[in-house]
Amino acid sequence: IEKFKGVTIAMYACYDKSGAIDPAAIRRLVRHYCETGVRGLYVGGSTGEGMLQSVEERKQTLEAVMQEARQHERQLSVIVHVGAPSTRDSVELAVHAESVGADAVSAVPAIYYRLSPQSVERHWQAIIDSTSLPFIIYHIPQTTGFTLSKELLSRMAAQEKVIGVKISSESTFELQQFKAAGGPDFLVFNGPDEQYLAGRSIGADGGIGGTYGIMPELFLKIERCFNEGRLVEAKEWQFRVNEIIVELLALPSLYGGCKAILNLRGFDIGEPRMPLLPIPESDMERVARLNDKIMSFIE
Ligand code: HMN
Repeated sequence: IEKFKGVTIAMYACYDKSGAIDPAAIRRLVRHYCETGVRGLYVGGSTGEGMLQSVEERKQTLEAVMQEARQHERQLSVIVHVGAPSTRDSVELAVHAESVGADAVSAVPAIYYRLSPQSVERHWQAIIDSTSLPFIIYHIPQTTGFTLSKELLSRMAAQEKVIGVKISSESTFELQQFKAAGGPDFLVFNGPDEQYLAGRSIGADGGIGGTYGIMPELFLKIERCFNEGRLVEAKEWQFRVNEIIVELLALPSLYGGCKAILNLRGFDIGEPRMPLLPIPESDMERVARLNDKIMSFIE
């Protein structure tokens, strides 16, 4: 499980001008991330727009990620989000993830229907049983509407294959309680990027986040300072990160903003897919200033 600790970038979806998956753009971005020194990539999650793509597109995306990631000396750990409205699609994606050499799979509860804990448990179990890969629960109640109890978490965590939980609710208390329930060998990933340091301080083993991809260097700085016990400095970096996040959240869409920044840097990954909004021309000057600010923090 060591290979999953630390900073894991939630990968952005990459589209060409027509809005189709763009494997070349994916590979360009993954190549860049390989050079930053982060621990891994989380593919097809909220940031990756997995829920807005067909099963085929999700497979195509992962294949491009794996082709690039496996060419580099520094091996990124690739976690694949296979959550979908139906168990059938999730299982198909999990089997595919294993066949192309991914390191772990992860899933939210099945979305749209109001599901009982039994139903979510069986959904996750079907995914877990379909591969020999480690499984990471994705807990994001604000979008799925599903409240994960400590009881269900403990039951899941008792299985060897269930190695951790990514927790995107905003409660660091819940994060700590999940860590306590899972035990020392159970990984907890911080979800809200604006609380990276708070999450690490209270028990998270690392984080998976959607804003890491435009400023991995800053999250690596928080991580390094935290590991070396330099907490005042770690806090200063988190404050800088949060200045950026506040401005991103003021844009028409967060991922639209992140992608616009990467486009400014020449990555050419397109806009988010509707219903997520693109950044209008009138906001582009703001985005450019934000990019300058990030660069000045990274220097
Ligand atoms: C993913 O699944 O792609 C991300 O890791 C999700 C991640 O936890 C993000 N949460 C949501 O989108 C709800 C955060 O990175 C979030 O974007 C950030 O903290 C800004 O609020």
